Amino acid sequence: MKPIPSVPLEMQTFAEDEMRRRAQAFFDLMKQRHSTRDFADRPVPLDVIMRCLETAGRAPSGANQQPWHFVVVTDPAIKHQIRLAAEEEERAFYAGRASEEWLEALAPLGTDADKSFIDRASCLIVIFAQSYGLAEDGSRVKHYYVQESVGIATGFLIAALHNAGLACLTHTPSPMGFLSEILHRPKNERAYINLVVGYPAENAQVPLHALEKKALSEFVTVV
Ligand code: IYR
Repeated sequence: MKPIPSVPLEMQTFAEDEMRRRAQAFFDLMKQRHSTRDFADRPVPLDVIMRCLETAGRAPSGANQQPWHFVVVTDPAIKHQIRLAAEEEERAFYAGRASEEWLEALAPLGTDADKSFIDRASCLIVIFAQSYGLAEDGSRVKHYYVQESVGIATGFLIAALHNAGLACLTHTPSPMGFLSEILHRPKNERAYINLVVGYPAENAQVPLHALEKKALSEFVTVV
């Protein structure tokens, strides 16, 4: 590698037993994470959301271009506007746009075109992927591995929210163009996921189907 300006990597490492303990503790935390549609009607502290977003912003990205933008929506009127637009797309989806095969795959989750959880949840974090960057002079800057980068940042965000005790739902109405319009996003950005965030309702439910996780041996090969 060519010499480049650099600083020492500052990260903690651990003795093996401590590694095992920490790996287990993080797994125990993350295995309690499930998407839910049952949110409490209770505002979440914005500074907590901001710290979780700061964590998302630490995700690795193609050429460190950080091709993401997050819009936090707490305004009930804008949430409602998003709900209505999402429900319009979802009605078309459930009434014929989705293939029979897709609807069959969704059946165990019990989803439908009702997106009232968007009104109830404290906030939406609408995640946008920047297909390309815009330089100061308005010219286009090519971005690399945009989907991968934004996916990783979204994963960091979901883990950070769960760690803080907040529930979320990765809502992906299709198409999502209405989110760019309602939130006035520039043309280099595409809505990626509408992350619905809040405290879980006291009686929040998770479909049994969601507990059926593959065993390690089914999804890992060691060579
Ligand atoms: N976007 C629709 C359908 C949907 C699709 C998948 I893949 C899911 O895992 C869940 C729902 C909706 O939000 O209802």
